[in-house]
Amino acid sequence: MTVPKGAPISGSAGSVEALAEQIAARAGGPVFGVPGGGPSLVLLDRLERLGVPFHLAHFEGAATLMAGTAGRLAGRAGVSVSIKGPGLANQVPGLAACAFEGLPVVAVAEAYPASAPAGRAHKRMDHARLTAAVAKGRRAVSEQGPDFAALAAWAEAERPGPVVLDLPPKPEKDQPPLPPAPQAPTGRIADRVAGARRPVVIAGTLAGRLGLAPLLSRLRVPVFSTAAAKGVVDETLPHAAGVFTGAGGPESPERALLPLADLVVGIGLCPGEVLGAVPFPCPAVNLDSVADPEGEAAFHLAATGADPAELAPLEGAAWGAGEVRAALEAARARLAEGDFLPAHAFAALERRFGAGLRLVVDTGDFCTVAEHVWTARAADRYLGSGQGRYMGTAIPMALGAALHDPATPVAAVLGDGGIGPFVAELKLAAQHRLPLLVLLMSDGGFGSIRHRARADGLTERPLTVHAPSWLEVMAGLGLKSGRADDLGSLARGLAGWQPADGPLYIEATFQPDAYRAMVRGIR
Ligand SMILES: Cc1ncc(C[n+]2csc(CCOP(=O)(O)OP(=O)(O)O)c2C)c(N)n1
Repeated sequence: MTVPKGAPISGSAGSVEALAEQIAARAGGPVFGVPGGGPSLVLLDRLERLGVPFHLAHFEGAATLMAGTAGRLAGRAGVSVSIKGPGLANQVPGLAACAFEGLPVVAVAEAYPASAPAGRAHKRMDHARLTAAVAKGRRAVSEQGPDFAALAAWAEAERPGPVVLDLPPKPEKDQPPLPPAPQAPTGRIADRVAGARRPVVIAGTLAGRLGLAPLLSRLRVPVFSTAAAKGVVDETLPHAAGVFTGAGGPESPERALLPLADLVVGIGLCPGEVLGAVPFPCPAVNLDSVADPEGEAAFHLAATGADPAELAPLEGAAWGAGEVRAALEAARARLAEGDFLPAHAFAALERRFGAGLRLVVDTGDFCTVAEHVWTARAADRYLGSGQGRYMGTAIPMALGAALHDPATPVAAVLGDGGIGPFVAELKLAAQHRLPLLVLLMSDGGFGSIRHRARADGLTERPLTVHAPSWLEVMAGLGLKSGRADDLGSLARGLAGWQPADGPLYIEATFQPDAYRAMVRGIR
């Protein structure tokens, strides 16, 4: 990156200036956050002089999630910035989502140095304890390092996630070294794979990070992905079996196909990427780059290994194309019963944009539908909350994706629950005329919880959203807006939108009882 204006910057090791230079040289994209008047603003000033774009968010948690998403798409850790104490506390929801979804981010926060006397209490909070459960670890800017590149590599290492960097007024001294690289499993899986006649593959997000998508596309045996890895096998291919969750209902593809297999071959299969980690009906092996005793026990793995070359014998097996087609058709037909439901809306999106769209969803029954009906051609074209099932993540993730790659239109598909938490951040979409479609799937409440409430005879009142329309709010935020009560009006709304013209909001409304019943048998 070049220095467009101002004096050249060169800081001594451990300074904010040096950090800015390291970020400019190493980070995956724009920086996101909410600064204060202290070193966070100095950092942003230096980054601006180095030509690194910054996006001001309304909520720090959203900034962290935007940065993590841009980082995932860039293949390099993203960067978020906040003040100390409450600023970092507000980053925590975003850090938690990034931890669940495996998004690499270095969360930079102003901080008191460890040596600050106890009397200095303004906005003071124990950052280590605050972030212990949601970050791999925390270090401070220091003369001895680690530098930004080492911290970013820590965030990117298996399994990707957040790292916190304190930005004290003065550099810290004497920090512990970063943890060593995780151990790889030592077992062997090649013999089991070679002996299988009807293997089924379940690919987790590791398959993408190991660059195994081309191998998965070449295979002629059923290949599932976890929800978080959806698209790692091109789902237009006849052996792509859709999403495996471990909790599929009797009409789900996994329940149709797994009983026919003689071996399950996991790739980065781990409890954190499924809804239910239970033994399979046949033996199972797993390729991973980190040893995972919990996963081995939960899935009853017969063997593990770390070398992708051990998967080569899979290329010699062939079965299941007809079974895959039948299983997917049955599940999709089930989800498309009725007049106008999310499955029809996803089909309309696919007809209008095909492979050209990046789809972002968070959680709710419409996401379960998306996992089964949406045809993802690549893992970076489908961003979900497969691991966290984290309501509300779709808006910041879609903004992170659109700001990272403005050439690819993005559809953020949300429910009545997920639209609220970060709606203000959509002003960024209006400001930058981002190619963003915000599609609300509205059944007037928390449909995925309502059906459980009804089954258990519990009140539905807390699950009903008062005045669920956001049309006027969206217009006020600067988005063109429209409503779709049926498939025809949705198709017309989509046909009239040119992504280059800037963001569009469409509110699709569904009949609540039909919505509540739609995933029965699948989930
Ligand atoms: C941050 C967060 N808070 C609460 C939940 C619990 N939860 C799961 S689904 C859901 C309702 C989602 O509602 P909506 O977005 O309208 O989708 P629908 O259930 O109607 O399909 C809630 C509250 C969650 N998953 N994440």
